[in-house]
Amino acid sequence: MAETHAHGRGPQASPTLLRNYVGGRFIDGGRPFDIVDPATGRVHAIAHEADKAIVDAAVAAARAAVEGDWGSMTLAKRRALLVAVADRIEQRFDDFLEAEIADTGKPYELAHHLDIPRGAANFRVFADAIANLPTETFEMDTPDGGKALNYALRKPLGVVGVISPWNLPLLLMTWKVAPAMACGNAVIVKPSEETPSTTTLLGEVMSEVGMPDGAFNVINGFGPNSTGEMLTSHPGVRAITFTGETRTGAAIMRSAAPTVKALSFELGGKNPAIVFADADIEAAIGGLSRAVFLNTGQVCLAPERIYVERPVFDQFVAGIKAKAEALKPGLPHEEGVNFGPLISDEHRRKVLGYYQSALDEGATVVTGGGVPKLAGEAAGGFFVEPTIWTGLPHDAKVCREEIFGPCAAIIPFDTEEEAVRMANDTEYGLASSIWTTNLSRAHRVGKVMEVGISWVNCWFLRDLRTPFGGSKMSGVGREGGEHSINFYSEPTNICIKL
Ligand code: NAD
Ligand code: 6OD
Repeated sequence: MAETHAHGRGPQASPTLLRNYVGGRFIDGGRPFDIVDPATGRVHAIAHEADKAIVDAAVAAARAAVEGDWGSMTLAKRRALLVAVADRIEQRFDDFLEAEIADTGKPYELAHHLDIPRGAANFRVFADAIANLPTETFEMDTPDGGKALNYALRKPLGVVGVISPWNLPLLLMTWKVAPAMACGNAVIVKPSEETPSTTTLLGEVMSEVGMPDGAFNVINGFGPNSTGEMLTSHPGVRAITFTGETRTGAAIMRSAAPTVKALSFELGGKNPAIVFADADIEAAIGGLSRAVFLNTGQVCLAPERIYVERPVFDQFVAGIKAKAEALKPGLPHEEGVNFGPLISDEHRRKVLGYYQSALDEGATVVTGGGVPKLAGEAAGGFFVEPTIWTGLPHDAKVCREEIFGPCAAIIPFDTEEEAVRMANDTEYGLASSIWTTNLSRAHRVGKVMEVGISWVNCWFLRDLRTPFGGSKMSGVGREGGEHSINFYSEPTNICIKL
């Protein structure tokens, strides 16, 4: 067994041990479980499943932080600590980068440009957001002819549980931790059981910057009947903020109901893209091939249904086929590699099941559809081919269910109404991407899409102050800028008879 330490990339044969971080310390205990590098299939770390005693200890430590040093800290000091966290993530950039790559297998360039910088940025943005909060003040007439002054004070909720997924582990976890802490809450993070490494590193960073004990805690483990469910049902936790699958959100809702917790959910999607014949088609091909294949399609916002106006259909399909075939799968650090594995063998089986289902429903496989033949260590990785289908009916299984893989069905349309109707014909409502040079159409179609974000001539462009979330079964509530502040704090109205 390797030496126990919080984190650090040891020699290849010796997996890193990831311990739970409770009350400002890495603690022993919990059943060990393997963390697998998806690019090679090898175990690279061992985490420890937090049991009830550890979850209880985390809640008690978080509560003590809210009632102690963290809760009584000045706003200026709290903001300075959040900025120090961002600075420290940047100073330890390579540690975070290598940990994220080991957990996810994603290409070096992607983690370098997206995941780690956004992890740091989330802390800076919410340190700023909390600085200038408006207050609501109303002077009122009283029945006795006098006056009273009302003003609302924003307070933290208390202990907030953060449950995060594996696709963009640091980015999506800090997207919730940063505003929750900015508002003065203590947080307990349950990262995905596939990708706990960067959350563990964040625990180290919290200690390094002098964060009060218990303000940030990490408990590892699984969902149902494990650490996740213990957290979502715990009476000492006031709110759960969750990113993950829609059916997991429903399970969390059930488990949080008896203690009436505040909930914020960012859930699954089956996102449409629409390409009109008046679009810049080369830009649409470039933008949407990135959207379909980035992070091997494991982005909640990725379009898996692309509706293309018939006159440009063949040109678009040929263009996206060429882009798919130019992708280079392989190990994250290999020169030129820009296409990583799926997160696990289980997820690969699920995605390949959808590849088969597309065939069963009569798809034309424009490109891909299988598993690439890779040599060396990557042969043990969980790779699939980037895949494009045509010839499917709009109600085919792969056009209705979220796959979360590097694939899309391309379907022709003849009128704007038909495209909008097909795009909105889903139980999900996360994002859409519309491609057109007609300004009126951009506004018209953008407005009627039943989604939380409607991109026009772009995709995954995010100002972190804007509302983010899903409609229909893609989410509950919005986060981002003041929307995050509204979720992670609650106003108390003070009414003073003058
Ligand atoms: P998941 O729902 O399987 O797991 C997410 C987290 O929930 C993990 O930490 C898991 O351990 C935990 N969990 C599972 N069951 C639980 C339970 N009963 N109680 C408490 N915790 C539980 O999701 P995933 O497979 O990690 O991520 C992929 C999914 O996430 C996709 O559906 C994707 O669309 C969605 N997602 C959505 C967004 C968004 O912003 N809307 C962003 C990223 C991913
Ligand atoms: O950009 C973000 O803040 C965000 N929540 C992105 C979600 C990506 C989904 O996989």
